[in-house]
Amino acid sequence: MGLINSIGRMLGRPSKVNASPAMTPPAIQFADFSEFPPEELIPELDRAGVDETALTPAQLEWRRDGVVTLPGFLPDEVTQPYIDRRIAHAKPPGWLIATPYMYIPEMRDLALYPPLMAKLKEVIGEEMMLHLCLTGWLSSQRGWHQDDYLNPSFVNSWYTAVWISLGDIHPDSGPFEYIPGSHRWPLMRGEKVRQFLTEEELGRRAAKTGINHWEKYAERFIDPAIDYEIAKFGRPSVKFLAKRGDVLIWHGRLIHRGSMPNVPGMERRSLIAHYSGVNHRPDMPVRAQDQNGETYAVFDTPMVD
Ligand SMILES: O=C(O)CCC(=O)C(=O)O
Ligand SMILES: [Fe+2]
Repeated sequence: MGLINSIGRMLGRPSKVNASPAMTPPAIQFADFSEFPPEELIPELDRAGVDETALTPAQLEWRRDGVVTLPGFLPDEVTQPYIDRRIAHAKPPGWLIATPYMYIPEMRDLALYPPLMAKLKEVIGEEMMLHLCLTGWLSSQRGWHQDDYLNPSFVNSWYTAVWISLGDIHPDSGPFEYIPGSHRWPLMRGEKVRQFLTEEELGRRAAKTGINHWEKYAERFIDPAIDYEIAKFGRPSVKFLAKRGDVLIWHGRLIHRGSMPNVPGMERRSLIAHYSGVNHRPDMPVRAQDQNGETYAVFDTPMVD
């Protein structure tokens, strides 16, 4: 199959966003909790005036769409050890900590596969470091968002996430969905978002963990603000209808979501991994290297099964 055909097969047909440009603007708008970071603080490929004639195909796709799509990138022998390990952990939501890769070498081997790390460096321009894995085999069902704003503001788009498909993704399972080109929108800022939360929301803590989930409470105004922006933007969303071994790398500023499954509970086999530039995480000073010299962040979080 030709490359263009297999990208088309993997991404499915663009779908219409269900919002009309005639919508009433929401009270809190996207511009109220986002900004354009100064050019000198963001990766080279995000800047104006880049000489596009000198770019690789992956870099051009990154600049245009905010993703790199890699059909059939991972041979079965690369995905199999982690699939076996994940099947042995027979829980649809996966492991419950954000950094299970610290304890599961098969997960590290997959998320830090050297040709994948080389692609991340090709688009960001520096070595990347693994610091978060989502291991559920269900859609996260998280609404439209960017990822970068959930991190300290000094990260400034030195951030990527990767959707590694470990099976044939059924359209009814709630595929990963994104708005191509939305990585050019301003960057949401955690502190700007929190300005619009009430005192009660800022002080609210989850009963079990004691954690304040401000990002969750903020969805009440983030969701309508992004829906409105998507309708104005006019580029249709794309669903990643992947096959095993297909990979999608997305920009920290790209608007994306784990779409709602049409069949609740339908399996969606993936490993989702998040990375930041090694020179842009002073808040993650403890690191380790795998056998290929690839870097991952180390935390004192115990494993929870
Ligand atoms: O469920 C999904 O595919 C979306 C996951 C997501 O938003 C993320 O990992 O940042
Ligand atoms: Fe996300």
